[in-house]
Amino acid sequence: MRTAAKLTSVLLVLCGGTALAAPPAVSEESPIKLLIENHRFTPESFSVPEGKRFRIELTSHDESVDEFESYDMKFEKILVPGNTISVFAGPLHPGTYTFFDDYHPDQAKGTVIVEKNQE
Ligand SMILES: [Cu+2]
Repeated sequence: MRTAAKLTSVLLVLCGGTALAAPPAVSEESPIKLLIENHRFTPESFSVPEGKRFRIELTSHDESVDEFESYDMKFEKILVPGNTISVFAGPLHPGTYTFFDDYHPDQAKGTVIVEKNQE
């Protein structure tokens, strides 16, 4: 009983904190995780729902610097070997959006499929 009451108050505090910040981003808490190795992305493609902001978390297993970039989704960030970076994208309309490693653009490229919401 006591524990339940405590949990409830903790949850209320957490929710209150979120409400005070910027509007909660749908997938910021559970990012899409990508890996780059030998200048290739894994996975090279993933799907997100339309109209939602999301976060991509990219970890480098490369041995040289990469630059994670997308014209379509408007991000650009340097990634050094062994590190992990996050970028935000969306909300987006349904369609296919591309991203790449600007230092190895011929090999390292991928797509985000933005899926239409079910009515
Ligand atoms: Cu690279």
